[in-house]
Amino acid sequence: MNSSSVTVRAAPSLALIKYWGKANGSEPPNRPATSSIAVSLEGLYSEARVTSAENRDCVILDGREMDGRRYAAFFENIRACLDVKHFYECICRNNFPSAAGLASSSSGFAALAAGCARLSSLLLEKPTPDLRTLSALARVGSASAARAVYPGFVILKANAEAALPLYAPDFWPELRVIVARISDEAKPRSSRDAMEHTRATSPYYPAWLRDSRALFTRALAALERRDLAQLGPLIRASTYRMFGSILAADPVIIYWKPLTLALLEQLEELRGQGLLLFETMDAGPQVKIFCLEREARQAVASIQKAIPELADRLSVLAPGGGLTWPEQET
Ligand code: 2P0
Repeated sequence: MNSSSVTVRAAPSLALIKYWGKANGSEPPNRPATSSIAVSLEGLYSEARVTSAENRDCVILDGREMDGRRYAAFFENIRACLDVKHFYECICRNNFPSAAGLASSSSGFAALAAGCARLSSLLLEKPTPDLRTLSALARVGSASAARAVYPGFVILKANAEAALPLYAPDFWPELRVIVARISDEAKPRSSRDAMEHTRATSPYYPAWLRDSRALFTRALAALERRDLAQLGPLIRASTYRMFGSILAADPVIIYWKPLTLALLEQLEELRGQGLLLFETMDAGPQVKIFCLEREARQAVASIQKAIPELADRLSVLAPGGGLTWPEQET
């Protein structure tokens, strides 16, 4: 590998039990207020190609330079932890829409943290930091990114510095996620802003925090048993209770589109026919549906028939993900 450039990919981390809110409000160091459980998804990825720079940090995502203020604390923390002085130039791309509610900040910051840390390690002729350290570095950029450095099933506990790997992807090889791309538009308000707005103005936020602790414990037990019939309702509860707290914020933030609701209605109908389909949503209009492999094809066909606008906007993904280093794989 050429030590002056590092390329790394990371897959998005989709939460079954949601992180929403920060332990210390809007202040650094960006630790979550709730414990989350997530799965990293095979097939979607963010890629970062990182080189060192002389004068300033720079992130170019899908050809556009990003606002440096969003990245300043992240890069400062990396330099302090690795004891380096140089800056980073990062050319990034996603093979899926950015900032549209497909967890691109989880995969993006995981790839950035791994790429920057590996580059600096190569320049210092030191080993690359371990995954726990990369997870802590990624968390400063985006708390969900702490989870995305690991493949498979991952937890990030409330107030934690780093995520913990729970099970490898082959722990539950039959699990699938149908991703419905309702819209490719960037969301109107970032998760970071929206969760702080929720904390500051929603009377339901304290209840969300309390309840999410119970959901986390119950979901861990259902996941251990690979019991989708038990786990699925907990995934839905975490989603709708998170949105309940957002809908009670003042002023309200609405991420859903008419097509989001059309799909939710259709899922209710398919559940009535006996299919095990359990939706989750993040800060955006997209819908992700947990199901088993044996029912995924039928579910996709039924959704395509009922909602033709979604016909070519559905993908079926499996657990996987984590960090990959494409230059080393060739
Ligand atoms: C999650 N989300 O657990 C939750 C569910 C969205 C809804 O993590 O402020 O981009 O950068 O730490 O990680 C999205 O929030 O927020 C997110 P920051 P992040 O996946």
